[in-house]
Amino acid sequence: MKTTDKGFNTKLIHAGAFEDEYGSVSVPIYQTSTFKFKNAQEGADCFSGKSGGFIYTRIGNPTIRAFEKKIAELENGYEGIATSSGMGAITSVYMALLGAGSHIISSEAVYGPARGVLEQDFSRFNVEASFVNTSDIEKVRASVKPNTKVLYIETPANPTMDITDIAACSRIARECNLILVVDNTFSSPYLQKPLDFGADVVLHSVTKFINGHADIVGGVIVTKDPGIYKRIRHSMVYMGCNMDPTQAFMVLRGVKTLAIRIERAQENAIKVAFYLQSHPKVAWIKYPGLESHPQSQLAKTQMKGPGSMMSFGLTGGFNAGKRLMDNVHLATLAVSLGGVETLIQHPASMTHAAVSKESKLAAGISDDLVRFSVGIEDAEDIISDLRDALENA
Ligand code: LCS
Repeated sequence: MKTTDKGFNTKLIHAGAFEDEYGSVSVPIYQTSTFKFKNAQEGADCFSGKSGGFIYTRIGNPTIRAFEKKIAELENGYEGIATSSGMGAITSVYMALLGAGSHIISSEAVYGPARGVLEQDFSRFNVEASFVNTSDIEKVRASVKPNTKVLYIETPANPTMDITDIAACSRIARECNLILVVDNTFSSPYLQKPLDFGADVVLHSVTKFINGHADIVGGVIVTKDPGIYKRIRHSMVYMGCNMDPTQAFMVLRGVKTLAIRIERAQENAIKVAFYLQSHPKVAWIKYPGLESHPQSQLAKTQMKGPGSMMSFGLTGGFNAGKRLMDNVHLATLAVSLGGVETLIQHPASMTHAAVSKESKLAAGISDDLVRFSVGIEDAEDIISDLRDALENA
């Protein structure tokens, strides 16, 4: 069924699906590493690109392709590239778009390893990186150098919840000939479509909202530019960062409920945020749905809703946060986010442990910061769990 002119929910269910000879309603798992050619000429035509047939699963596979087509439609892009993990997506993008002597500007608050791989690995290949507060658009402009190739932003940022103006970054990217890459993991295409605001590339850790069930790791990249698409697909295939057919099948199932999961989690998150905001032991809270968030107005212009991620600190600082994490029962103390279950974690010692203490502080990742990913349980139960744990914190 043609879905390009259909609504988001219809695309979630039907985009990318294809009919096979059995009339399978769900896209089957094509668990094969390689595909037979009818004859030598067909093999040569597949390799030269003359025919679009499948060759080898690292290069392409029907189950993976169905997911790539679906996500490309959900992000209003040209094509999708599925990867083994979110980091597989990030490193494929870096590898494709950066080279020796080039420079990348990145949000200073990003997922720890997305920064770590630039500081510890790409630096060995003479790639230069500047980490700046991209919520301050003048700082972004001031960081552009003659060798800058990529502007990489995460919005909302993990774990500070800082928001960056995608359209303003896109204007700088156009003026200075940069490629604008947006990590859209915290919003998913249901809440935010960066390509519509002028981004060139959008990527996700599929592990989070897109799959939504804490049962697989995966990643994806979508671009609207055929030339950029070719470069990134080449890097992904040559580095072997491909998704597996069974992973793709799981994601194809998980993503169908993206909109209803996000609506429900967001409804809960709004209640949780108001509860925490008024609690005497909560020193501060960052949630885009609260007026106290410094960029709550900007959030309204580029996000359909505030989502279900938040960070907060307690008046008793790090030790009180630690006691809170040790005393919750319904919320699970675990990294990752965006699943149906509520999760709590401490970024400074966990997801962002790889980032130096000075860089963490500069990026606003304070020691007292607790990150909360609100699930789809009953809001009353999540709040009552927090109430009990806060008594002991
Ligand atoms: N981008 C963001 C914004 C992320 O939060 C993560 C993982 C990644 C990329 C990397 O994706 P992965 O390779 O794990 O699929 N964030 C994690 C987190 O906050 N806790 O555990 C993983």
